Amino acid sequence: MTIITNRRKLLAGMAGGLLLPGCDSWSRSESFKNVLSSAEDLSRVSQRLVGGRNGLAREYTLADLSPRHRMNGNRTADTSAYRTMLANNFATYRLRIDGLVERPLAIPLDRLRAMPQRTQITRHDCVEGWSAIGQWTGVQLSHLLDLAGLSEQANYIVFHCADSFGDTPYYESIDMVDALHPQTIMSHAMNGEPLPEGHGAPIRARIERQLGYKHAKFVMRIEAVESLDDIYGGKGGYWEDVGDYAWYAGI
Ligand SMILES: Nc1nc2c(c(=O)[nH]1)N[C@H]1C(S)=C(S)[C@@H](COP(=O)(O)O)O[C@H]1N2
Ligand SMILES: [Mo]
Repeated sequence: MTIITNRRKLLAGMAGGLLLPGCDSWSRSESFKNVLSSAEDLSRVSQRLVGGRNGLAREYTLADLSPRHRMNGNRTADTSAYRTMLANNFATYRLRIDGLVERPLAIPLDRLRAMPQRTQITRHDCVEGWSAIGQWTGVQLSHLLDLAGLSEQANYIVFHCADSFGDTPYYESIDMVDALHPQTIMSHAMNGEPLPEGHGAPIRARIERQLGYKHAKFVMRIEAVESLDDIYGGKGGYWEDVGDYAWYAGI
């Protein structure tokens, strides 16, 4: 099912702030009615209308930084390709952006660092019940998707990671509301230092309106897709495929 059938309307809604009924004709459209057909989508839509999924997550000050920021899930990517990159300080790393884009990209870390940056101090909430406040710096995903020329057909962004559980790679996905959200960044620095290995070096996603497991670490590739059906187990993420957690994890 397509949540967002017209990217221009979405962007217009975001530029104007909250996406509210009456701001445009989206709420009266066929796609809006289709969206109401499942419970998970219903909760996403009501959050968008009531809480405002385009609203910003709370940002904190340096005084609020957690003295110790927990690591969770995989603390490394246990492949020789990753080890080689780690050993050369990620000089050979390329962030690939492909799928439904006009210009597939492979961006070195120094180019990512030279792009317009966003720094935000936010609270990470893990589904397991802990949280920590950290400072994250990186490039807005919307900027990268602009550079790549995102297709109108793309409904989801998939993050492919270098690490695995057993033979199954970690991956995650978000829809365009989160992908184009100003606080959704591909982060290469934490608390003013290059991203430590355990926190997902060289690049991890920050998806500030959702729980921790959506924040993919060790991101190697960003893929724009129309549907999640053909990606691994089809549920949009490693934990979602396992059956433990829901795809939409809004806080
Ligand atoms: N690639 C990858 N990303 C991941 C995970 C993982 O195991 N592998 N764990 C997730 C979970 S459950 C959480 S809470 C956060 C933890 O991020 P941190 O280790 O930087 O605190 O990363 C998320 N992203
Ligand atoms: Mo988590």
